[in-house]
Amino acid sequence: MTSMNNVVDGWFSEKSKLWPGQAMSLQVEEVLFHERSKYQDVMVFKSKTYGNVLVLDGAIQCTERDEFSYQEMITHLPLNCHPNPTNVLVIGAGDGGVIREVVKHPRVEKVIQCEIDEKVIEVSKKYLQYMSKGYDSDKLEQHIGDGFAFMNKHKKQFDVIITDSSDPEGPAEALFEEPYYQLMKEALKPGGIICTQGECVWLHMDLIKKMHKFCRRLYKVVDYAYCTIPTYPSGQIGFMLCSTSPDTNFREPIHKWTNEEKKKLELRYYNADVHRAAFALPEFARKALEDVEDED
Ligand code: SPD
Repeated sequence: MTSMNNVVDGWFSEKSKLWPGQAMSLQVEEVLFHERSKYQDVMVFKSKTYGNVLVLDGAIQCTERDEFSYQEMITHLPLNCHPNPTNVLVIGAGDGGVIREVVKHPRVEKVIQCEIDEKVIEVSKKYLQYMSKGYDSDKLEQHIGDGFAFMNKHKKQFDVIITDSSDPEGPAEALFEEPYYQLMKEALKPGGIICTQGECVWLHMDLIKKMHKFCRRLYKVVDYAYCTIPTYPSGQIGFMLCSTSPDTNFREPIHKWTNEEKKKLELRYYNADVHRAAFALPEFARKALEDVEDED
């Protein structure tokens, strides 16, 4: 596929069989980059009202205007529920936004990023400069390669693992399946926590239920949260959170920041109230996950 086919009459439309019959459209000012990498179709365009936009295989990954909601939540929900998250592994996150958030966390001493597609990193450094500013941090060690292979070689090493992936189609498909969650569990230190891109309750409830079920078999505590974000399908996206410790309560952050600290950390979406509220699911989604629990 080529994302250029999705630009018609000056508008990019995000069409996919993962969200049939609907499409988010953004007005394009200029296509800044378009190339097929070894793994996927990579496009960056300057939009009329959402800043620069990164698109992989036709799906919007981030826009400069609203990216902070997803990047802050997928990072600080898990980091603030681990008593001392000093060593963090991030799988994916080529645009750098999650790295920016992880390195700013005062408890984090070291973060390893494992991203398969070097082209996404290169393009993000050029066209998404605020997002990718964490790439300059001394806390960061980068590996270009496959997350499965990396975790196979690194057992019991991480306090928190964050998987910032694209959708379950193409290169990221296996990241939504049980063997990957087993591998993450083995890469965690005792008491470790994971947080993964968990798609959308309006569109992918069957997938979320399936994941919730196998996560509950593997981990001691499993929970699901979400954030709002205008440019993702249906305007929101969720996170699967799992802990190997029975004492974890994802719904109440252990680390909380004052307004002054939040300002210093440049947080624009995340705060302790939003953290708690993120787990309050609409009734249809809450019930669907409760039914999965009853099946066990
Ligand atoms: N439907 C798109 C989901 C993309 C999630 N990952 C985005 C990467 C942002 N760092």
